[in-house]
Amino acid sequence: MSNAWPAGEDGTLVIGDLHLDPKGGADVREFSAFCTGLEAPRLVILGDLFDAWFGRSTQGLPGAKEVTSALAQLTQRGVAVDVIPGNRDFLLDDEFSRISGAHLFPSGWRQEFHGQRTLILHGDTLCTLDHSYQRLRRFLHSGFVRGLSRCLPRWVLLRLAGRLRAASRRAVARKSVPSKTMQDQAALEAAAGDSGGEPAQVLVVGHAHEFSDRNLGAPPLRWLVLDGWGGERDTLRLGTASGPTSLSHRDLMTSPNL
Ligand SMILES: [Mn+2]
Repeated sequence: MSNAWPAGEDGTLVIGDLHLDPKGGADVREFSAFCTGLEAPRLVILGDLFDAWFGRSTQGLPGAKEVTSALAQLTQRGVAVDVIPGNRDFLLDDEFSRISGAHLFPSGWRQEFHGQRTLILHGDTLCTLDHSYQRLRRFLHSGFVRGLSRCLPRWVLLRLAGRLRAASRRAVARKSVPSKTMQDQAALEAAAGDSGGEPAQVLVVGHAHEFSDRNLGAPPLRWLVLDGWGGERDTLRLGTASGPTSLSHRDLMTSPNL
């Protein structure tokens, strides 16, 4: 991983956990409207933009087309779009990038705002006590699964997606809460990064769908977790005089100068 912290642009917005249905629907239409009205130099999407993504076969679905074209319109009018794949859309690939104009950051996104080194991750890698999930994650991220997603027909993939979702709902219901939550120690280690580099001072994630804003360790790491899309604090603005500021995307849609 590079040790460089590029300078961020004031007003960069962060959203995540939209869980949009690639088949389309009201949420997809709202996301398109959000993109149309968006005024920001850069939009960072921290993962789970889609509720499920299986590569090219998903790209052909109407909702997926609507989302990628909304992103393409953003990038064409000069709003940079950066996407960190989540646990539901980890197969987002070069084809998605080419169509949408978005850049993918599979191992996390980093920029410095007003002297604050800011790291953004999806958050699933911080659930380090959830051993069965981390095993499943290593398998799903393998070249074997990526290869399968390219050759299986869409109906098989959609059925698989349904099975995976049902299995994950059952697993969540069985597990005790602490074992599936993001761990403080994992957040501190992620912020510290690889040896030699300067550590992050601000860490932003999603995945838990529940806002929190805490300080960890010393010197303190500010650790922000965003609400899922539609929550009161589902959006973060970076590069303001007072530091990262949370708001709701709906408020931003009704008053773009908020
Ligand atoms: Mn997630």
